[in-house]
Amino acid sequence: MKLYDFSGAPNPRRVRIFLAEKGVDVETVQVNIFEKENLSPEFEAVNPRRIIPSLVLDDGTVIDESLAICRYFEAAFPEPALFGATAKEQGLVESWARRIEQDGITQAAYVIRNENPRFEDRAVAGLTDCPQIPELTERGRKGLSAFYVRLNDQLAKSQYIAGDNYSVADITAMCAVDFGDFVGVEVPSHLAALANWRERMAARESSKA
Ligand SMILES: N[C@@H](CCC(=O)N[C@@H](CS)C(=O)NCC(=O)O)C(=O)O
Repeated sequence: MKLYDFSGAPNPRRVRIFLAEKGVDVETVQVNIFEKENLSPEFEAVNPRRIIPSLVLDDGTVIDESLAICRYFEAAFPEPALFGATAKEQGLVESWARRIEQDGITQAAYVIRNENPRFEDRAVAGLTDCPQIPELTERGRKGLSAFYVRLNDQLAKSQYIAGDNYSVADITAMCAVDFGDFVGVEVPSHLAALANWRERMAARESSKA
C-alpha cells in the first residue's frame, strides 16, 4: 500500500493526522504539487485525476478524496473511532466534515488558487488550461470569514466539532483553519471558542504529522 502525499498541502495533511491518531504507519511518496509533479505522466498513470492524497492498495485499487481514504482506514483499523460511534454521532461527524470541506477548505483554495502565480492556469486541482479568476479570491475570503463565525458558534456549545468526542470533523476543521491562516485570512481574536479549540488541537501529537 502507498499513500501519495505532499507535506506542503492541506488535504493530504488530513490523512496524515488521521493515521497518526490511529497509530498506523503507511509508506508515503511525496508528490510536489508546486513543482507540478502531480501533472507528470508518471503520476497521471497512478491517478488520472492528478490529485493528492491518493491511496493505492496492494491490489492496485486507487482511492482518492481525503475523507474516503480516512473512511478506508477507519474500516481497516476501527479503534479509536474517528467517524463517530453511534448512529447520531456518525451522522453529525459526516455532516460537519462535508460542511467544513465546502465552507472552509474550498474557500481557502479559491483564494490561493486564483491569486498565487504558482497556480497560473491551474486554478482547479489536477487541471491544466484552467485560468485563474481573480474575483473568486474575494469570494473565498468572505466565505472563510463566515465559516470561522459558524465554527466558533458551534464550539461555544460543544467541546469538539461534532459533539463530545474528537473526530475526523476536528481534523478537517483544523486543516481548514490552518489553511485559511496560510492564505492570509486569520481567525479574528474575538472568536474565543474557536481560538480555545485551536489550542487544544495544536497540543495533540498528531497535529505535527
Ligand atoms: N476533495 C479532494 C481535494 C484534493 C485536492 O484538492 N488536493 C490538492 C492538494 S491539497 C491537489 O491535489 N492539488 C493538485 C494541483 O494543484 O494540481 C480531497 O478531499 O482530497
